[in-house]
Amino acid sequence: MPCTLRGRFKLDYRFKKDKLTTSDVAVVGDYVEYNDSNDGSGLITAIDDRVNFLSRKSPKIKGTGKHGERKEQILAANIDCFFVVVSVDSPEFNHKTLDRFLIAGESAQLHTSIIINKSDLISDDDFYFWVDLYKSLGYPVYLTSRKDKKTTKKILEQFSGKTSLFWGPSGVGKSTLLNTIFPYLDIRTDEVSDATNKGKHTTTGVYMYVIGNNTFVIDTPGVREIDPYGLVKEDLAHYFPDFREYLNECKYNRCTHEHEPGCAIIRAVEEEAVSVERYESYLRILDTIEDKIEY
Ligand SMILES: Nc1nc2c(ncn2[C@@H]2O[C@H](COP(=O)(O)OP(=O)(O)O)[C@@H](O)[C@H]2O)c(=O)[nH]1
Ligand SMILES: [Mg+2]
Ligand SMILES: [Zn+2]
Repeated sequence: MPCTLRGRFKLDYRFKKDKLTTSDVAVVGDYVEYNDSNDGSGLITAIDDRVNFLSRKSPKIKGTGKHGERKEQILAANIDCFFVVVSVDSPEFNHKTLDRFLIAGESAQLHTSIIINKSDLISDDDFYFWVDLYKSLGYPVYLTSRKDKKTTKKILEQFSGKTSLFWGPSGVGKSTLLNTIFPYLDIRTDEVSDATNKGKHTTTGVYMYVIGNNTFVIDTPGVREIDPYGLVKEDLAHYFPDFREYLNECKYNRCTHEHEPGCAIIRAVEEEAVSVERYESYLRILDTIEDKIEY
């Protein structure tokens, strides 16, 4: 039943920073309680506790709120399977971008898989380095394209009885893939690029589709970059599954693995037990985390 929000649920939390928390606003995937208005619609009265949710820092918006203020933007809730979708080319594969989405999944404790789409654009065998790297981290990796019936079928098999969510940079083919798997969905593809939409702060465009019994998929609008919300320096390494087994071996308890003597991560990189690409990615993200909370 289509439902509307009322009262505090309807307030736009983005502009009422001192009054509301994000949990007051219903997002896709929420279980809610509602009253039947007897006109074919309902009124949401409560939002149930979320098992999990995926979020990011909202993009900077000009002319609203405090300068530079970036709140938490919740994309969706109660997700069983999170698929990070990236592409081989157009847009070009960027492992650091992929890592940011993986961290969002890790910090939300989601079951995370990787879809590398547009495999038809692979021009060099060197690309398989990335496929192998991410497989070695333990993530299921699906290298596919809209024409690849075999792999899209394997992805489909993961959906049954679950809520799955596709998220990744814009233009990688998320909507196209869902159309390939479920042609009747007929989702609009090739949406306006994030570049022209710059500065718009919106979660509209997150859609959940009912696929079958208890089976739902969520398509999300493209984003250019994400900054995971609420990250603190000390936690970052825990969101790199390939780092975890070394973390207890660092000499210092609060090692940032950046420069400290006796760092087990740095040693693991030197011994090629941890890939240098992942380590560089870690350093890059570490560098973007503020020491103090900024809001
Ligand atoms: N070469 C190639 N192009 C694709 C593939 N899948 C999608 N595209 C193209 O990529 C563009 C963006 O697709 P879209 O599904 O809108 O991406 P989204 O922003 O991630 O939802 C469209 O022009 C598609 O035709 C693929 O497997 N191979
Ligand atoms: Mg799309
Ligand atoms: Zn260390």
